[in-house]
Amino acid sequence: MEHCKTPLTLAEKILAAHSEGEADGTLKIRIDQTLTQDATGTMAYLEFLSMGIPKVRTSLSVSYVDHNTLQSGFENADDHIFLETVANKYGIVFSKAGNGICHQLHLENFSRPGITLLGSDSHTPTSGALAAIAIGAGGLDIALAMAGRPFRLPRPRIVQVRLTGRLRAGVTAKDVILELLRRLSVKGGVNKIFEYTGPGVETLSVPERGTVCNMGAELGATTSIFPSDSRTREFLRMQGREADWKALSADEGAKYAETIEIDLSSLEALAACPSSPDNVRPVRELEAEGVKIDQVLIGSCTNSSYLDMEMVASILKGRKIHNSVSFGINPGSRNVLEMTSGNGMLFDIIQSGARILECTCGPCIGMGQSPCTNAVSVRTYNRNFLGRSGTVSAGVYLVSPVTAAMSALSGHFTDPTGTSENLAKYPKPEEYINDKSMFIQPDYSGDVVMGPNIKPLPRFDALPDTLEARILLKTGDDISTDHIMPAGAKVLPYRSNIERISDFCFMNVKTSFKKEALENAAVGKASVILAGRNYGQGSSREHAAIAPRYLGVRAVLAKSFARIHRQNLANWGILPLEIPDELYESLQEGAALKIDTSALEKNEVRLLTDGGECVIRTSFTAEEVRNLRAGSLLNA
Ligand code: MIC
Ligand code: SF4
Repeated sequence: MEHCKTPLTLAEKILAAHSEGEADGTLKIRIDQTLTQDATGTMAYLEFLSMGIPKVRTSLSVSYVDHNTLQSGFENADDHIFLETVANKYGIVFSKAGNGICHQLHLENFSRPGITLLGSDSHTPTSGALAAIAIGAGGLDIALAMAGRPFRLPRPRIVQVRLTGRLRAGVTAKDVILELLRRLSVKGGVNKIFEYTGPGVETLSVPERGTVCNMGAELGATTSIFPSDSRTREFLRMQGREADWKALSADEGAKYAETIEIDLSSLEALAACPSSPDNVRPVRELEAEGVKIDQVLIGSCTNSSYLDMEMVASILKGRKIHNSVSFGINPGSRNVLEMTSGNGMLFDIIQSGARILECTCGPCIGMGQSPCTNAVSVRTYNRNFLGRSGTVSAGVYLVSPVTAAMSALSGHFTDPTGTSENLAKYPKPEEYINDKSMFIQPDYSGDVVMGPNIKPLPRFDALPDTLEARILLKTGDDISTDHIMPAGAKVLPYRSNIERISDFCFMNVKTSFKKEALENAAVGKASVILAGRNYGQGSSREHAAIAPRYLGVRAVLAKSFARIHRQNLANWGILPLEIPDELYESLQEGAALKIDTSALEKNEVRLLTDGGECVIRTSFTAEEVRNLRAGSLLNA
């Protein structure tokens, strides 16, 4: 009987509709769509090819080129050809370089209410703005989803974020998610889904919801989701896909594990200060301190929609960027750029003194525009981890497009809260431009073309019962994958070449990491990393697991792990072992230890150190144990 049904949250509804079972607290969900990007895609497709599947088994898979677009040698261009030829042969839509950033494009073109999307990029949850369950994962998990296998996910806790009120002038969706980061920290969302509800939801458009969902990744969240309502319908109509719309929201009386209240009208403009997205302060305070700015960058998958460009152009119109500021802008898609060129917005932006960059990730991942030594760089992006900009000494601040544009004009932090500035000076388009010509539809033909920098996947040995090991590195909390395996213009060309990219492992943390790892390996010792909480936060890049594994790392002992990275470690045969605080305190860099894995099947690992012996309880699923034993998921 209808009235006896338990009321469900929106996330529960979509997960239930895609459920293929549950075991040991792990959900198995059917995946409708996948996305990859070029920096993680080459590995994902090498892994997919090794499975011998004739064509993808999802209803849609899209391969985007948006990260490695600075072609200062043949490597990145060769990767693009590899991706294009794989896509054509195996039934994947290919998005050419210049078409735009994967998350912005997926929102514009493919995501829709009620679907599941898995992407080899941690900001895949952007599509939660259209009431989809969109999750980031490592390339191997995407390859398995393309092969038709369900995705395994630790059962998430569903958190309600209840929005009331309306944002004040000059305060934006970016400030909403910065407020959540301020309250909850970069660890606050691990294994949680953030579901937005309440009367404040309808005050936010889909691109604004996209900004919020995008940076939910910085909370460590599994994903974030908004209901599908009249604003959703309006966005899909503007994109020429109203037929994709359906109403979708939580049932009345649905129960949440937790509720967070945000009164939108109480928020002010915020900035995440160096070097963590949760180091949040009011822009007001930075203005009072008179912090001067060297660089301002607007764009990235967080803030590069037409709406973002409109706010920025409205502020810049008829004015000039401050002389001491280098100002760059990378719109999220070619269609957004084209629209800005049609109605004078681009003209106003150029006239203000902007440097117009490609519609790609660009400086967000250190692909150009690295700031000067000790720079203050103000960006509308989502991550400001040490060295990510390409300049280790630079301090990167994450702000809204409104704060960024106003500060670019003044040359110092400028608080836009309550501004009387008109942020919508251009006529509203009836519809968005929706040119799909840079998406190439596959015709299932041709051969895969592999350039000389694309190397075969490394082979890894099985896990012995006993590992003689040495702690190669002891780190603190919140080590990101940018610390483990940096990106940037010098490193990214080697994403398809594990041997070469392993040279850069931990390069900004411990320069002798590779040398010492190889020394350990030469005397038959495995290397171990000892870490604090939230190890591996940030990106989904598998290279942060594969490269250390290649160098002989067999275990990470950490107080806790970020979700995606923990899975990548387990997939690639590195033991992610959660240890108590006292053990962390007692162990030091350089110490020898023995790891006894003979009882792994019983979820027990014994550690023998100078200080004695201890047993670590693990929570691996039967499948993870099998993969770890075999040396990697691919071996298994
Ligand atoms: C990022 O924002 O850190 C990236 C670059 O998009 C990564 C993926 C990668 O490292 O290729 C992510 O978010 O997963
Ligand atoms: Fe690209 Fe930056 Fe978005 Fe990552 S966070 S997908 S690098 S724009």
